[in-house]
Amino acid sequence: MNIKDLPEESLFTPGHTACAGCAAPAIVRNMMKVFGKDTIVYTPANCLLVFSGTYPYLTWKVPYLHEAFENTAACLSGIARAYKKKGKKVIAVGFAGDGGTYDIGIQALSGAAERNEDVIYVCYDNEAYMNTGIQRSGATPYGADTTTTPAGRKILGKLEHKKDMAEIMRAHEIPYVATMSISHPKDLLEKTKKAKEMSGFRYLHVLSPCPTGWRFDPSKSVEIARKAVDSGMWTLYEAEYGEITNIYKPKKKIPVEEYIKGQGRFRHLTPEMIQELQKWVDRKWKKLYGELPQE
Ligand SMILES: Cc1ncc(C[n+]2csc(CCOP(=O)(O)OP(=O)(O)O)c2C)c(N)n1
Ligand code: SF4
Repeated sequence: MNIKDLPEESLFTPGHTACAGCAAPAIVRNMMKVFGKDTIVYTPANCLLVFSGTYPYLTWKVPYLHEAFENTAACLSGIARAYKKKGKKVIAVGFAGDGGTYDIGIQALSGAAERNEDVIYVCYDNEAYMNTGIQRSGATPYGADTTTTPAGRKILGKLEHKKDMAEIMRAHEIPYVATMSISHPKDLLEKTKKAKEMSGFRYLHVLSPCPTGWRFDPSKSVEIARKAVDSGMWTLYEAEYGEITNIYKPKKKIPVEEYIKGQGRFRHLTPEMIQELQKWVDRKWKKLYGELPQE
């Protein structure tokens, strides 16, 4: 499946108010073309909600619900069960940010996954609470400058590494876990289609570069996403019932330094901190996916 195979009609229409270069609208628009019109969408509080659903405007051409920040997976469970009871076949899809997934929403998410609710949960991961002013989340990488981990003389950005959310979801042994990136659209669409055709709890996790919070030129979103994959900072893989079934290994590994270059949030990093990030990538790859191909 490729972009040219998608229908012309968009269920996520133009006219939203996302920042220039934001990856989230492109992710949502393309995924929605795969999910199709028999989809009910839920969004908690996040950038997507604000740029696509601020009254009286609405970007969505499917039923669209918003409730609280923390309960995406609980609301999706209710939506799916209600439609099942009515005998109507719909797909209940949630689009949550990393804050709404890694942190405040994890309890509802884990519960729904453990119950194997028949829903699709999508985390678009821009690696901080962007909508409220770039606060650090469990997804923020080590060293990143955010408004709650400011890079100054005493502290040099976030002191902890990014939590591995997809691995936490894999440990639930749900039918499907897939990680994706806007830089690899064919892979993104194929995984979305696969998720659509399965049932039970499906967790899709997409890296979503944010020019405003990561501080890079808005024309570079796709390039930065590709560098995240090529450096191993972001890994594309699939897991079914807890078992990894497919891993994308970049043909040529690039150093982490190459990825962080050009992103203002990492500008203050010392050589030791860059080395710490590199060690984290190498450790993660060795533990989970085997060695990365060498440079
Ligand atoms: C219980 C609760 N706490 C805090 C907020 C304020 N709030 C709204 S959106 C948001 C940040 C969302 O971050 P994330 O989920 O990462 O999505 P992003 O904004 O980055 O797209 C916060 C803290 C809220 N709406 N409800
Ligand atoms: S702050 Fe970031 S995630 Fe939010 S709309 Fe702007 S670019 Fe997108």
